[in-house]
Amino acid sequence: MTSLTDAPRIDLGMPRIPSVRGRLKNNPVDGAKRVLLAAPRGYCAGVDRAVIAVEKALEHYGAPVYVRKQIVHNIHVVTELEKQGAIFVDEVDEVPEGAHIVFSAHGVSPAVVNAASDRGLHAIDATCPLVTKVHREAVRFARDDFEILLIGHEGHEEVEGTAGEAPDHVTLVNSPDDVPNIEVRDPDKVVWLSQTTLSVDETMETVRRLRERFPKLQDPPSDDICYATQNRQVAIKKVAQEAELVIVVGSANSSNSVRLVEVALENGAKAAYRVDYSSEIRQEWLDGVASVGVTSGASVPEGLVKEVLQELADAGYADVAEVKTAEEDLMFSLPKELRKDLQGNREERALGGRRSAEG
Ligand code: 2E7
Ligand code: F3S
Repeated sequence: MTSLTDAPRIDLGMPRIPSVRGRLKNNPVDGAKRVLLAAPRGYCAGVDRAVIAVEKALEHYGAPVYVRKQIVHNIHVVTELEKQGAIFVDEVDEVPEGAHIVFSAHGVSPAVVNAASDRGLHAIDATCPLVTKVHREAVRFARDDFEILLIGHEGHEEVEGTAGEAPDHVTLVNSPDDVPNIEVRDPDKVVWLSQTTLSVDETMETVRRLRERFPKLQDPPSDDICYATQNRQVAIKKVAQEAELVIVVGSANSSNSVRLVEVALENGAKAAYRVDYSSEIRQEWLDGVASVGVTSGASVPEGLVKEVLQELADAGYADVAEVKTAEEDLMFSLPKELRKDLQGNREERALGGRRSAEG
């Protein structure tokens, strides 16, 4: 295994977003100051696709384009898209009839799809294809009359969308502590599915306890916790073994970002904090700290991470080693409604040639 100190040094480049320079002091600490930068971090294929979908919709149809819920759970992304003419709404009944509406990357229930259609809206479905896969699993197991134990967080949009595929067959399991209270009709016909952005370790614990209660519990046909969630957790685990402090860039409502803070704390970091922007880093977090781990959630633009690295460099943490635990090259094609409308445009044909997990 490569030691973290042998990891390649990376060029920070110029931050895309101006940081508050000189705010943090370069106080002395025991040992050399350094940053361990987790990789993979930041945008996943589903976020990349969803954000490009809104941008392309704005270009092609013109502003405003409506988006149901936050396209991804990142305040900076949402603010930037608003500046370009996107209008974020909670429900389809807030959208003028006949307008274009983008469904967020977290997915929607069939009831939402129907409501949009009844209103005569032109819907562009930016649901991540890996969430659509879980929806299909829910439909299939419900058709076979299984009771689906959906591990996920109540109120999260992804969970509402997946549960909405088979409301009469789904029971939500929020955490391992929920397990003793779960009731099922037939313990011989139960399957578990999950939200895509959970802690892998906690989910495995929930499943272990569920199986203790329901020995015939079936597993999903393939991993529901997606590749990006898993890869970011593996990387931050390695960083947390050597970092005294971990900073996770991501918004408060970003499930996968919040999980990264928890995973860091459970795997050796003495402290871990989430920030939306570098200006939220507090001087006292750095007191006596030589090694700082940095990562970002799947909805976080890299410019925000660069801004954090720049402020840390000002505070003496200019030595940055990347800790890479996986390569990612997955890309999804744009939502089919957009591909159809953009047909003939040379650039879109290129995007349509991306490796795709959906039809
Ligand atoms: C869609 C899905 O937007 P996020 O912060 O969402 P979470 O689910 O982590 O709150 O991250 C990207 C993303 C992750 N999962 C988008 Cl289903
Ligand atoms: Fe999709 Fe996973 Fe990203 S479900 S949106 S690839 S975090």
